[in-house]
Amino acid sequence: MSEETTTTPAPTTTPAREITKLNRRGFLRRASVVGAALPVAGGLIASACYNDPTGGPIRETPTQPGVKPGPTEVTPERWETIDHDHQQGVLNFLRNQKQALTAGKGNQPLEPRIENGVKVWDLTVDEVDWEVAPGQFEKARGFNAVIPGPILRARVGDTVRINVTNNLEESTSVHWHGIYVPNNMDGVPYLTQDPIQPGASFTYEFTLRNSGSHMYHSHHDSADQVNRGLLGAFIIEPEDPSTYPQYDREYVLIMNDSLLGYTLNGKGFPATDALVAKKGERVLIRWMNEGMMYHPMHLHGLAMEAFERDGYPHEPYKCDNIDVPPGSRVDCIIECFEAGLWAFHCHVLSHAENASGFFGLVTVLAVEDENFKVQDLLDQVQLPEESQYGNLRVEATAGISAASFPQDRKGAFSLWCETTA
Ligand SMILES: [Cu+2]
Repeated sequence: MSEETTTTPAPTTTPAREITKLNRRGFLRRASVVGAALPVAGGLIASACYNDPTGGPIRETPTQPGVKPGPTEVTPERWETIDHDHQQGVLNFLRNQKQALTAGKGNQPLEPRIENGVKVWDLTVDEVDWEVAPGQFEKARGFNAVIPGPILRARVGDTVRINVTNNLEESTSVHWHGIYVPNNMDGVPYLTQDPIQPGASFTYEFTLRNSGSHMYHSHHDSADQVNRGLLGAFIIEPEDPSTYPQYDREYVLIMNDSLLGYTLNGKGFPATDALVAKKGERVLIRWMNEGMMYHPMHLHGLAMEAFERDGYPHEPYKCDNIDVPPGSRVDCIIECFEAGLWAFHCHVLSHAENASGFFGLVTVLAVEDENFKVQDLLDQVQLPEESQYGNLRVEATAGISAASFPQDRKGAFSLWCETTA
């Protein structure tokens, strides 16, 4: 994307469309090479063999519904294109779990250093060309050059100090969203402090008084700066951990939208991380909405039990479509009682899926049991290789084996179980 386009709010499906075009161009070229139409579910896997750049064996064209073999280029039917693109998306998502399809990873824990009993973090505020989805680079901003910024974690009673250095060519500030602070540490330019000008630093210091899943973000030109990535999680554990529900695994999931597209932890599908758990486990999710829109995240097959909002205990309630308004945080626990690959996506569907397949706010909760291990599935997934088709990270040059991927509308997981039972 050019710099000019990134200055215009564009909560669009452009990335997915660009990927589609790439795919379509790629496979049309292939089709013309081999003289037959190729890309349909199932056919894709065989099709990759026909012009295998590494010189794999040529096999006969499998007969596919709606595809008429011919001596010259055959344009696929629209439904075939749609199916193909959906399949590519899932395949690329699986690949991303094996090897990241995009550069840059945010939302990682950052251990503080201890100075005279104070927990100290250094944060820089940086310009960054951020790869939101494969090949989709955006003019972004990140704390320590990643989006979201590092996860800061401390406990009620801790005194924390955060040294912020502004490497932008404009001013900024940091607001500690949800955290009780003295007024002069609240990070609102001209209201509680001067802005942190380009090249300048500011030190925030306060003692933590309230627990919860909190956030930190820019509070200067924030519709731009926060939206472009100046955000992160600040988790404050209660003084007495037994007052918080028990869990086996924890995920911090931060939603954003608009200038960088629809993102979960700074990435859009297929570059989002899958959530992985074992059957019987209780998975804690700390939802945070740093965007400017509602994103009702819907979990297939299982339920979320929400119990805390904005760090305040809440009467527990179960749902499968979680309500986290902009600025809010909701803590919930998923009891993983059923194994499988459970789609987990925003149910404002224009944030999640179109004719090109999934994009944006989509991930998968993979629940393992004795018959299903994510690693076994990923072992079947081949990574694409570089070739003549441009950005091959979003193209299929090799499929996962026919035995492990749906040819008959079954999910990868169910088919995998059957073939290995
Ligand atoms: Cu949404």
